Amino acid sequence: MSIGDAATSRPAAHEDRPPVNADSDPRRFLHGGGGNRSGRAEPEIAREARSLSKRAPGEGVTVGRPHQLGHSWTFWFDSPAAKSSQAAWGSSIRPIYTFATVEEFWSVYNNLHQPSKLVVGADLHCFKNKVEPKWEDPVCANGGKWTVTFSRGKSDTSWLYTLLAMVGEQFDHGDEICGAVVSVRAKQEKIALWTRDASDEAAQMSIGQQWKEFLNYSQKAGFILHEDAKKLDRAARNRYTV
Ligand code: MGP
Repeated sequence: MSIGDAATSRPAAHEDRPPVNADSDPRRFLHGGGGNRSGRAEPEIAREARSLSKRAPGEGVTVGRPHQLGHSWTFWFDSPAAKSSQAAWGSSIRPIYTFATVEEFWSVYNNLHQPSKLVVGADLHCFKNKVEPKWEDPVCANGGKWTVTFSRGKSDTSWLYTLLAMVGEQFDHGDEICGAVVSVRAKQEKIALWTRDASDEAAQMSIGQQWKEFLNYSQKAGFILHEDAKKLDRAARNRYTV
Protein backbone atom coordinates (compact mmCIF):
# COMPACT_ATOMS: atom_id res chain seq x y z
CA MET A 1 0.00 0.00 0.00
CA SER A 2 1.29 3.46 -0.83
CA ILE A 3 0.70 6.67 1.03
CA GLY A 4 -1.68 7.73 -1.74
CA ASP A 5 -3.68 4.53 -1.32
CA ALA A 6 -3.81 5.12 2.40
CA ALA A 7 -6.34 7.87 1.78
CA THR A 8 -8.98 5.20 1.41
CA SER A 9 -7.78 2.77 4.05
CA ARG A 10 -7.25 3.60 7.68
CA PRO A 11 -4.73 1.87 9.95
CA ALA A 12 -6.03 -1.21 11.71
CA ALA A 13 -5.11 0.22 15.11
CA HIS A 14 -7.61 3.00 14.62
CA GLU A 15 -10.55 0.98 13.39
CA ASP A 16 -12.38 1.61 16.66
CA ARG A 17 -12.11 5.37 16.23
CA PRO A 18 -14.72 7.56 14.53
CA PRO A 19 -14.34 7.65 10.73
CA VAL A 20 -12.30 10.56 9.47
CA ASN A 21 -12.65 12.46 6.23
CA ALA A 22 -9.78 11.10 4.15
CA ASP A 23 -9.09 14.53 2.69
CA SER A 24 -8.66 16.10 6.08
CA ASP A 25 -6.82 13.23 7.79
CA PRO A 26 -3.16 14.24 8.09
CA ARG A 27 -2.16 10.65 8.85
CA ARG A 28 -2.58 9.65 5.21
CA PHE A 29 0.34 11.87 4.26
CA LEU A 30 2.49 10.62 7.07
CA HIS A 31 1.90 6.94 7.15
CA GLY A 32 1.13 4.08 4.83
CA GLY A 33 -1.98 2.89 6.63
CA GLY A 34 -1.88 -0.70 7.86
CA GLY A 35 0.80 -1.68 5.34
CA ASN A 36 3.70 -0.90 7.63
CA ARG A 37 2.51 -3.32 10.28
CA SER A 38 3.38 -6.28 8.11
CA GLY A 39 6.80 -4.81 7.44
CA ARG A 40 6.41 -5.64 3.74
CA ALA A 41 5.36 -2.20 2.48
CA GLU A 42 7.88 -0.12 4.39
CA PRO A 43 10.31 0.60 1.56
CA GLU A 44 7.37 1.71 -0.58
CA ILE A 45 6.16 3.95 2.22
CA ALA A 46 9.59 5.49 2.44
CA ARG A 47 9.76 6.09 -1.32
CA GLU A 48 6.31 7.61 -1.42
CA ALA A 49 7.07 9.78 1.58
CA ARG A 50 10.17 11.11 -0.10
CA SER A 51 8.51 11.72 -3.45
CA LEU A 52 5.69 13.51 -1.66
CA SER A 53 8.12 15.74 0.14
CA LYS A 54 9.82 16.69 -3.13
CA ARG A 55 6.67 17.93 -4.86
CA ALA A 56 6.61 21.57 -5.79
CA PRO A 57 4.29 23.85 -3.81
CA GLY A 58 0.82 23.69 -5.32
CA GLU A 59 1.41 20.25 -6.81
CA GLY A 60 -0.58 17.25 -5.56
CA VAL A 61 -1.53 17.12 -1.91
CA THR A 62 -0.09 20.48 -0.89
CA VAL A 63 -2.94 22.27 -2.70
CA GLY A 64 -5.39 24.01 -0.39
CA ARG A 65 -5.29 24.49 3.33
CA PRO A 66 -2.34 23.13 5.31
CA HIS A 67 -3.07 19.80 7.04
CA GLN A 68 -3.08 20.29 10.78
CA LEU A 69 -1.43 17.69 13.00
CA GLY A 70 -3.05 16.53 16.23
CA HIS A 71 -0.38 18.40 18.22
CA SER A 72 2.33 20.91 17.51
CA TRP A 73 5.87 19.62 17.96
CA THR A 74 9.32 21.13 18.41
CA PHE A 75 12.65 19.83 17.13
CA TRP A 76 15.54 20.44 19.52
CA PHE A 77 19.25 19.89 18.93
CA ASP A 78 22.13 19.30 21.31
CA SER A 79 25.45 19.59 19.57
CA PRO A 80 28.55 17.97 21.07
CA ALA A 81 30.48 21.13 20.21
CA ALA A 82 28.23 23.12 22.52
CA LYS A 83 28.31 20.59 25.39
CA SER A 84 30.81 21.44 28.07
CA SER A 85 31.87 19.25 30.95
CA GLN A 86 31.49 22.21 33.30
CA ALA A 87 28.02 23.29 32.21
CA ALA A 88 24.83 21.86 33.74
CA TRP A 89 23.39 18.95 31.77
CA GLY A 90 20.99 20.19 29.11
CA SER A 91 22.15 23.80 29.03
CA SER A 92 23.24 23.41 25.39
CA ILE A 93 19.97 21.94 24.08
CA ARG A 94 18.42 24.42 21.64
CA PRO A 95 14.94 24.50 20.08
CA ILE A 96 15.20 24.49 16.27
CA TYR A 97 11.68 24.75 14.90
CA THR A 98 8.07 24.24 15.98
CA PHE A 99 5.65 22.76 13.45
CA ALA A 100 1.92 22.07 13.50
CA THR A 101 1.10 20.93 9.96
CA VAL A 102 2.09 18.06 7.68
CA GLU A 103 3.66 20.53 5.26
CA GLU A 104 5.80 22.16 7.96
CA PHE A 105 6.89 18.75 9.21
CA TRP A 106 8.30 17.83 5.80
CA SER A 107 9.91 21.26 5.32
CA VAL A 108 11.82 20.97 8.55
CA TYR A 109 12.56 17.22 8.29
CA ASN A 110 13.96 17.68 4.77
CA ASN A 111 16.30 20.36 6.03
CA LEU A 112 17.67 18.39 8.96
CA HIS A 113 20.47 15.86 8.73
CA GLN A 114 19.46 12.25 9.13
CA PRO A 115 21.13 10.55 12.12
CA SER A 116 23.79 8.91 9.91
CA LYS A 117 24.98 12.41 8.89
CA LEU A 118 25.04 13.85 12.41
CA VAL A 119 28.28 14.21 14.28
CA VAL A 120 29.07 11.76 17.08
CA GLY A 121 27.71 13.05 20.39
CA ALA A 122 24.72 14.83 18.83
CA ASP A 123 21.15 14.47 20.12
CA LEU A 124 18.19 15.43 17.92
CA HIS A 125 14.86 15.62 19.75
CA CYS A 126 11.28 16.00 18.59
CA PHE A 127 8.94 16.73 21.51
CA LYS A 128 5.41 17.99 21.89
CA ASN A 129 5.49 21.77 21.87
CA LYS A 130 6.22 23.29 25.29
CA VAL A 131 7.57 19.98 26.64
CA GLU A 132 11.32 20.20 27.20
CA PRO A 133 13.34 17.04 26.50
CA LYS A 134 14.50 16.78 30.11
CA TRP A 135 13.58 14.64 33.13
CA GLU A 136 12.94 17.91 34.95
CA ASP A 137 10.09 18.95 32.66
CA PRO A 138 6.87 18.52 34.68
CA VAL A 139 5.22 16.57 31.84
CA CYS A 140 8.16 14.12 31.68
CA ALA A 141 9.04 13.95 35.38
CA ASN A 142 7.01 10.82 36.24
CA GLY A 143 7.74 9.11 32.97
CA GLY A 144 10.42 7.04 31.37
CA LYS A 145 11.75 6.02 27.99
CA TRP A 146 11.75 3.09 25.62
CA THR A 147 15.07 2.69 23.81
CA VAL A 148 16.04 0.85 20.63
CA THR A 149 19.64 0.67 19.43
CA PHE A 150 21.29 0.44 16.03
CA SER A 151 24.82 0.18 14.75
CA ARG A 152 26.33 3.39 13.37
CA GLY A 153 24.57 4.74 10.30
CA LYS A 154 21.62 2.35 10.60
CA SER A 155 18.92 4.38 12.38
CA ASP A 156 17.81 6.79 9.62
CA THR A 157 14.72 4.86 8.53
CA SER A 158 13.67 4.03 12.08
CA TRP A 159 14.05 7.69 13.08
CA LEU A 160 11.78 8.74 10.20
CA TYR A 161 9.23 6.01 11.03
CA THR A 162 9.30 7.01 14.70
CA LEU A 163 8.55 10.62 13.75
CA LEU A 164 5.80 9.61 11.33
CA ALA A 165 4.13 7.33 13.86
CA MET A 166 4.40 9.93 16.60
CA VAL A 167 3.30 13.11 14.82
CA GLY A 168 0.81 11.12 12.72
CA GLU A 169 -0.86 9.95 15.99
CA GLN A 170 -0.46 6.25 15.22
CA PHE A 171 -0.12 5.11 18.85
CA ASP A 172 -3.22 3.96 20.72
CA HIS A 173 -1.79 5.72 23.80
CA GLY A 174 -0.45 8.76 21.94
CA ASP A 175 -1.45 11.08 24.78
CA GLU A 176 1.19 9.31 26.86
CA ILE A 177 3.98 10.29 24.49
CA CYS A 178 6.24 13.26 25.28
CA GLY A 179 8.59 12.95 22.32
CA ALA A 180 11.51 11.09 20.81
CA VAL A 181 15.26 11.59 20.64
CA VAL A 182 17.94 10.09 18.44
CA SER A 183 21.42 10.01 20.00
CA VAL A 184 24.48 9.45 17.85
CA ARG A 185 27.35 7.86 19.75
CA ALA A 186 30.72 6.48 18.68
CA LYS A 187 29.64 2.85 18.62
CA GLN A 188 25.90 3.07 18.12
CA GLU A 189 22.81 5.17 17.45
CA LYS A 190 19.92 5.08 19.90
CA ILE A 191 16.34 6.19 19.51
CA ALA A 192 14.35 6.76 22.70
CA LEU A 193 10.62 7.35 22.98
CA TRP A 194 9.75 9.30 26.13
CA THR A 195 6.43 8.79 27.88
CA ARG A 196 4.77 10.62 30.74
CA ASP A 197 3.37 8.12 33.27
CA ALA A 198 5.69 5.19 33.89
CA SER A 199 3.32 3.71 36.48
CA ASP A 200 0.74 2.93 33.77
CA GLU A 201 2.27 -0.37 32.76
CA ALA A 202 -0.44 -1.29 30.25
CA ALA A 203 0.02 1.97 28.32
CA GLN A 204 3.82 1.67 28.35
CA MET A 205 3.66 -1.92 27.10
CA SER A 206 1.24 -0.99 24.34
CA ILE A 207 3.50 1.86 23.20
CA GLY A 208 6.60 -0.34 23.27
CA GLN A 209 4.91 -3.13 21.31
CA GLN A 210 3.38 -0.80 18.72
CA TRP A 211 6.66 1.06 18.27
CA LYS A 212 8.54 -2.19 17.58
CA GLU A 213 5.90 -3.13 15.00
CA PHE A 214 6.12 0.27 13.30
CA LEU A 215 9.91 -0.06 13.06
CA ASN A 216 9.86 -3.78 12.31
CA TYR A 217 12.42 -3.98 15.12
CA SER A 218 13.12 -7.55 16.18
CA GLN A 219 15.53 -7.06 19.10
CA LYS A 220 14.55 -6.47 22.71
CA ALA A 221 13.54 -2.93 23.68
CA GLY A 222 13.72 -1.76 27.29
CA PHE A 223 11.90 0.88 29.32
CA ILE A 224 13.76 2.79 32.05
CA LEU A 225 12.03 5.12 34.49
CA HIS A 226 13.53 8.62 34.63
CA GLU A 227 13.32 8.33 38.41
CA ASP A 228 15.61 5.27 38.28
CA ALA A 229 17.98 6.99 35.84
CA LYS A 230 18.21 9.99 38.17
CA LYS A 231 18.98 7.84 41.21
CA LEU A 232 21.09 5.11 39.66
CA ASP A 233 22.52 6.75 36.52
CA ARG A 234 23.97 4.04 34.27
CA ALA A 235 23.12 1.33 36.80
CA ALA A 236 19.39 1.89 36.13
CA ARG A 237 17.73 -1.29 34.86
CA ASN A 238 14.81 -1.85 32.50
CA ARG A 239 11.46 -1.78 34.31
CA TYR A 240 9.61 -3.18 31.28
CA THR A 241 10.79 -4.99 28.16
CA VAL A 242 9.12 -5.95 24.88
P1 MGP B 1 21.98 10.07 28.30
O1 MGP B 1 22.45 11.18 27.41
O2 MGP B 1 20.54 9.79 28.35
O3 MGP B 1 22.75 8.72 28.03
O4 MGP B 1 22.44 10.37 29.77
P2 MGP B 1 23.90 8.34 27.02
O5 MGP B 1 23.57 8.82 25.66
O6 MGP B 1 24.07 6.87 27.18
O7 MGP B 1 25.15 9.04 27.60
P3 MGP B 1 26.22 9.95 26.91
O8 MGP B 1 27.18 10.25 28.00
O9 MGP B 1 26.80 9.15 25.81
O10 MGP B 1 25.48 11.17 26.45
C1 MGP B 1 23.80 10.57 30.12
C2 MGP B 1 23.82 11.36 31.40
O11 MGP B 1 23.35 12.67 31.13
C3 MGP B 1 22.92 10.85 32.51
O12 MGP B 1 23.53 9.86 33.28
C4 MGP B 1 22.68 12.10 33.30
O13 MGP B 1 23.77 12.37 34.12
C5 MGP B 1 22.59 13.13 32.21
N1 MGP B 1 21.20 13.33 31.77
C6 MGP B 1 20.59 12.73 30.73
N2 MGP B 1 19.33 13.18 30.65
C7 MGP B 1 18.36 12.77 29.63
C8 MGP B 1 19.13 14.09 31.64
C9 MGP B 1 18.02 14.89 32.03
O14 MGP B 1 16.94 14.90 31.42
N3 MGP B 1 18.22 15.69 33.09
C10 MGP B 1 19.41 15.72 33.77
N4 MGP B 1 19.54 16.53 34.82
N5 MGP B 1 20.47 14.98 33.41
C11 MGP B 1 20.33 14.16 32.35
